[in-house]
Amino acid sequence: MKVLVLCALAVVTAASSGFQSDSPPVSEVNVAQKQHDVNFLLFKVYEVLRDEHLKHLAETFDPEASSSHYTDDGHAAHALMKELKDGRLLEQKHWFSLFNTRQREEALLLYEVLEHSADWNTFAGNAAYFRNHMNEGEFVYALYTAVIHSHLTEHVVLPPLYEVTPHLFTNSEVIEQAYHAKMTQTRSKFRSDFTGSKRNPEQHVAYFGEDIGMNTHHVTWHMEFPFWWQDSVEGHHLDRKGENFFWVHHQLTVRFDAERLSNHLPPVEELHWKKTIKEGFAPHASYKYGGAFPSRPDNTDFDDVDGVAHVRDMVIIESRIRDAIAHGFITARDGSIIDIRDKDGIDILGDVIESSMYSPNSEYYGALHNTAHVMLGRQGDPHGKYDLPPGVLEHFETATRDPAFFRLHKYMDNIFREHKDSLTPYTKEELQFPGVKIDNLATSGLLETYFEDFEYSLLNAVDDTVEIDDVEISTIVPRLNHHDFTFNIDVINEHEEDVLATVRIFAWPVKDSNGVEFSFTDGRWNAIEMDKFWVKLHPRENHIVRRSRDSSVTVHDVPSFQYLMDRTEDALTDHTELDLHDFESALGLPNRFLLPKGNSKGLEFTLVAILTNGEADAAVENLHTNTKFNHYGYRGVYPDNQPHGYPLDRRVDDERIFTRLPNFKQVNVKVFNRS
Ligand SMILES: [Cu+2]
Repeated sequence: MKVLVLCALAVVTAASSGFQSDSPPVSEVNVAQKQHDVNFLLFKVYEVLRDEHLKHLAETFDPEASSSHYTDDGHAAHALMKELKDGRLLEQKHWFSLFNTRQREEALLLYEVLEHSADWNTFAGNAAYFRNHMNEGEFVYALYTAVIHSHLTEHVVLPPLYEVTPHLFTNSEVIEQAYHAKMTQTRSKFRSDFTGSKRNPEQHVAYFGEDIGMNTHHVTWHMEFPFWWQDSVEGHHLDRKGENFFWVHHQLTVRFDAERLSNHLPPVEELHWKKTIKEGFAPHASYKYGGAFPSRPDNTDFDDVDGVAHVRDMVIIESRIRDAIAHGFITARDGSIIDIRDKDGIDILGDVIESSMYSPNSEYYGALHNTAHVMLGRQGDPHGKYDLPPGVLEHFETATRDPAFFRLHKYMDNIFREHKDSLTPYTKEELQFPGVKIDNLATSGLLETYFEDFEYSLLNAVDDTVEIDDVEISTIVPRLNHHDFTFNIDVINEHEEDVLATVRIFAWPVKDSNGVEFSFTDGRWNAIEMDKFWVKLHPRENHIVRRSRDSSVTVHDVPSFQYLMDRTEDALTDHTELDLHDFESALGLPNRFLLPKGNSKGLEFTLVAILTNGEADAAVENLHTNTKFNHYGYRGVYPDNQPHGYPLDRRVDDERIFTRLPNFKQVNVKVFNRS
């Protein structure tokens, strides 16, 4: 056995004593040390490790040395080592796509090795070792998902992906300038423009699809709720994953339409397998290794994609799903019937449409979303004639850059609506909250959006060697932000005692792009979720003042890689606690994205608030004291019993059901934009 394995084992012996395979030992290594290791594992990921300890680990650690340091008896480590020894693993300096089955399997083997590491030294040893032996893209994916899901990495903050793999977020033109700056050792800052020219109307909303924070939100969601997740392997269930899949994409879909409205564009048209894809896309982006992302010309008709699917298959899968919605049930693999015409139906339907491993019958219902991403991504070279790498739609990091992403998701969103519209509308009895009345709903502070400059580092985009010093290379991108404001809600509680209430706030555009007012039921389907929180209402008058920056549907922007590294080293040097708690989850939209872009005259929105019984809604205790819960569920904690979008998730046949409710209030507000 090699020297360092011995000392690594010595360090963890105390923690491992009494080790049971079903209750992994709590690691003694502190968060700052783990954060340090994760930082350096991801720093300059295409180059040699820059941390002496990790470098040494990478050279000396033996993944198969001791199966007792794994919760799966080293099963995954043996499997991955066999692939490595047999020379079957994807080479380094090659593109990686999660939608490539073989590449995904390799990445997931490493994920399993890390996930089943019972202590930090085993985790870090494997990460360092396989960083040197596996494809970098596979490594990054496996490490990100393992840090998100492993119990060993609680409180560790992942650096922003746009600074770890900048090629997937930055235009080729800027990347080329960055290489030049590095070659000439010149400190540089470059301005990034959005893809395309002003001649392309879609370019006017590129600030949304190309926003690096929104991309981070999207890719993080897919890592928190991966379609490949298997309960039998992972040991636990991801609560409401299918419903979450619907909701996160529904929100992106309605939000994108609101952005278009502000830019005088019609709503996104849904994709149709038999209709021409009018809008092409030229990504102006390149892989670090593997060439440019392929383009798609205007006016393409869907073609079969070799090795993926026939267009006809997609039509068949779609009609089977629509059929299930019309029948109100899904047929499982064994022929049994699963009712979907209830509160949980959306969860099963989400699993079916994505599809994830939770789908009760992927043989019959296929994988509409995942296959459609690849089908659409390959339309530039459907038969592989030109041997092009995967398209932007085949990566969650880059998918939203192509406006066709939103057409694809509008198509699926409409299928989900078909299901939601098949459910019985909520009754007055279900919606009311006796004794609680909203007197007034208003916002204070101007609702105003604006663009600001944001700078991020391109240091990890360029090649270098240990001998040459780094020079600062960064890019500046415009990004949407808004001024802080508050929601002010005056509530009367007619009870003699305190009452726990859930406050839900939504907004939808008053008019569509033709200037026609939305009906209540169409408006509520287009509702953007603004906030959800719990309050304790005291008897009589209550004035709720909720700050926009506290919105539970949003998160802080991920801090820069440099900030994370500096804070980590400070904590290690001063032996102080590393406090990065604000950034632990990057699941929500960035808070600066809370408001859709306004316009100079003020874009009108219907703002609604509804208070419902907090005791009945809460899935966990003391929610009114917990202002920072994560909306999409984080590490298994999902605070709300009600469906996403409740109570606007079902069709409303008569809007008076809502407008006459004392616990509901609706006002019009205007969102301005300062340009
Ligand atoms: Cu997605």
